[in-house]
Amino acid sequence: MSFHYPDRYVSALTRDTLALVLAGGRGSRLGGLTTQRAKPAVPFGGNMRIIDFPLSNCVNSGIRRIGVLTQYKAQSLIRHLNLGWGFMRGELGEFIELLPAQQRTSESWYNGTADAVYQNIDIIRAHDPRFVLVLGGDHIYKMDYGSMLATHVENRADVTVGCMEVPVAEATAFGVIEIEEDGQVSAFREKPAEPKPMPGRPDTALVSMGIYVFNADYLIDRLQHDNDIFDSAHDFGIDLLPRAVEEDRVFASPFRDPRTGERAYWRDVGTLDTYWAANQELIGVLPELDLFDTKWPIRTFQEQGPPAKFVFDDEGRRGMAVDSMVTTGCVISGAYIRHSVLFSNVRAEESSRVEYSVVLPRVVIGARCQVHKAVIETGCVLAPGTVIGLDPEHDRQRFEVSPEGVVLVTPEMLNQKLDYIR
Ligand code: ADQ
Ligand code: ADP
Repeated sequence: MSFHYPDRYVSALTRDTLALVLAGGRGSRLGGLTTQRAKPAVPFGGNMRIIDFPLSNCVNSGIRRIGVLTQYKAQSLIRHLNLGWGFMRGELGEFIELLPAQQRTSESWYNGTADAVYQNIDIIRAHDPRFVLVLGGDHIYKMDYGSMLATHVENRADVTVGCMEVPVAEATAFGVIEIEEDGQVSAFREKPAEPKPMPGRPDTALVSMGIYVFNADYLIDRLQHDNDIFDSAHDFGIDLLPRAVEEDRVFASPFRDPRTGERAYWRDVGTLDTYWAANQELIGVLPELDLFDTKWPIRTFQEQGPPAKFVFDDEGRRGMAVDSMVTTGCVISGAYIRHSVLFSNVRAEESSRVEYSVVLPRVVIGARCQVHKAVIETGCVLAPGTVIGLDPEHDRQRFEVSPEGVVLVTPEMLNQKLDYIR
């Protein structure tokens, strides 16, 4: 079935949508990067945070009523939203609203993703949307949710699940979907040990991106119903979707690049390795994720500061960065930076060398340091002569080393106490 909806109709759908961004999970696989902040607040790509992607997607799609559900270590996230996302026009009915776990329905905090939404049913009702778009707060992608809403309406679905094709071996980390020819979902299994491949494609599985369009009335009924089930994990993937698939109309909406029709860019940056790799990928001349695309801007807040500066040190050594992204306020003095992403206000002192690394804001890299294939957390001060990423055994004693050899360094590991990491 293929309908073509005039744009006007799609915008009516997006305007009648309330987006709820789930931003309360801990993201424990990111280790030291999430000991002080929730995963959606983790900095990404030089001047952004992960949550800027789903939020920008909403705004760019014409969805301007957004709730952000927070729980775990939300301070950094709240600060970021306050500083960077305050531009919605309340008088036009637009908002970004924080919905923290606050024991509004019982004495429990958010007890799983479905419960987080359940506890805000009265708020959903008050906004009276036709659709609720439930989004994870922790993926990097650019997506027009309007086309997913149009698919949802075309299919007369109760629920539509955004989905992607991934190699079967990776599918154990996701909700795995089986579909009929018309796109209706016939099975949904959350993180199965043996994911079922797509028909005729033994190497590929169809997985949920953890984003869902619901008819609002249906969602409210379903959540109330699921809440009555005592042993439920109150999770969309574990409980609600598998049951909805059995009883109601659940459809899949494959996420493809609108220009090419091919598999679109989508990254779960949930581990140190994937986080490092997704940042490194951006450095290429024509990265798959185009942040220069003015038609789909990713909005953010970043601290103000002077332009990045590259200077000779006292002894005439050149300060330089090649094949790198360097953000506002950085000073590279007689240091050599290669294939790295430097967030704002990083200082690199004379004779230090930083390669294949991701350096978060306000890091100081002292003289003669060597940093290779590392992620350096906000605020770290590397003493002169520090060597990171050249000797894994040595690194393991002080730092976190990922399976693929990315070294994470945080202030705590350097015995530097910060009040709190913004
Ligand atoms: P997971 O990636 O395991 O699977 P989950 O840990 O449930 O996702 O978190 C989903 C989102 O909800 C995250 O953005 C997280 O921050 C947030 N979240 C988690 N617990 C929360 C809570 N108590 N309150 C508020 N927010 C919370 C899900 C789906 C899979 C799908 C993958 C895609 O269950 O089916 O394949 O996402 O990555
Ligand atoms: P546009 O067509 O809008 O200029 P592109 O996608 O061509 O955008 O490029 C985006 C950015 O990527 C450019 O502004 C430039 O900084 C960088 N870039 C593109 N091509 C090259 C190249 N061949 N060498 C170096 N940088 C490049």
